[in-house]
Amino acid sequence: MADHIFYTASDAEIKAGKTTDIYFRRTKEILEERNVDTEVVAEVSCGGLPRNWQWGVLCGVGEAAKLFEGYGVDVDAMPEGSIFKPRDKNGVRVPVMNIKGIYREFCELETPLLGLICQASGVSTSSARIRKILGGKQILSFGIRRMHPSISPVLDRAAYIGGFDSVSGVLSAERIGIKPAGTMPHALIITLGDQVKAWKTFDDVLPEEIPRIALCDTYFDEKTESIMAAESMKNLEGVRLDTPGSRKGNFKEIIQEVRWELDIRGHRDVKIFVSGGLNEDSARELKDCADGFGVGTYVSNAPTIDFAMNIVEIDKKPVAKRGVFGGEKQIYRCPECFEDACALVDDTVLECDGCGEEMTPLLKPLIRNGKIVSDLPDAKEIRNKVLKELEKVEVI
Ligand code: PCP
Repeated sequence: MADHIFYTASDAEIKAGKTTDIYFRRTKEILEERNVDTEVVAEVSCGGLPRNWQWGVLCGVGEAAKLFEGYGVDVDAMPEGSIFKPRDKNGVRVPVMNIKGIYREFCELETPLLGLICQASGVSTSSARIRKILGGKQILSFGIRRMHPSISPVLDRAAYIGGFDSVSGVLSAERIGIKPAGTMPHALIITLGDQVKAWKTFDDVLPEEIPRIALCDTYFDEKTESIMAAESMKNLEGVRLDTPGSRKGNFKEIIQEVRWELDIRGHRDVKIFVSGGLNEDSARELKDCADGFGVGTYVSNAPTIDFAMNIVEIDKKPVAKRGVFGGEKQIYRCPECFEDACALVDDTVLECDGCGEEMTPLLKPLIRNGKIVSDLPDAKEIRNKVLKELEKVEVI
């Protein structure tokens, strides 16, 4: 622990497999002691999704590539940002990744690999669902304060990839290559003594490109503070309502009242930004009355996706434990009706039963003999892929 301040694992420790589960380390020792160098295909798939989700957004593939880089394995994977379904039309578990090589050489990486994709994919799926519900509304990621700071860039990146417009995390935004976004905390108003002084000081001190969004719920009713802000700030762009739970009552009606009071005073251009405990239900309820949304815990603390890595082939022969489908598989998708069909890699699914369209194989080469062979797109490109594929799915 000497060179660590926090309890987190370093890149080197993760890459070396030190975050593995002990039973994989013992398995490696046994296979080495008995010189078992079995060639396997290990498939990463999940039997189902949390919260009755019908589809997921695969996130963490770039880090997985970095994890396997230098190990004597071949890896095929769905590109990062791919929308996947846990099972194909015949109920077969859909592989999002296949790892091929001598099992004892990579068995310890199962734990970190799953950690890299299970959490990030949960966050990106949750944010993609919120994006789908809110359409083109502005959505910001406010959730990193709920999680260990060491993973704040991971969480914000996953929320951005899922379709959020920006993130509140300074380091996260730097890594993504975007500007961080946020308004002002209650602490600024409390520290400066009163709302108007704080709003005006914010306006005087900060560069013009930072949106002038006044927090309007600190001491008085949201309506009162919103009118005060609109009348005291010439270039007010919006008001943020972060009403505490104890005062929330019917948040939608509070927002509608604020909207009315601003409009009848000629402030139709002043937007309403909401935050505080937002989730899918409140997003559905508020989407027509608010312009911007700050979503935190619901996404950063999203359920993980229960990916598992299972050996499905040994020395080119199909094997599988119960609940898993044997043989190395490819997954084909109909670009038109988004139907999926699995097939063994030596077989091919040419046409979609439903619409006759040519089916597209989704698993692509990622690693060949330890070398990363595919371009690893940046977060913006991956986000664009997600937004495009989101057009093909619904949020039930
Ligand atoms: C914070 C922020 C959001 C909260 C946290 C994060 O509120 O303004 O409301 O979103 P979540 O509720 O979805 O997790 P506070 O800490 O109450 O207030 P402040 O903005 O003053 O920090």
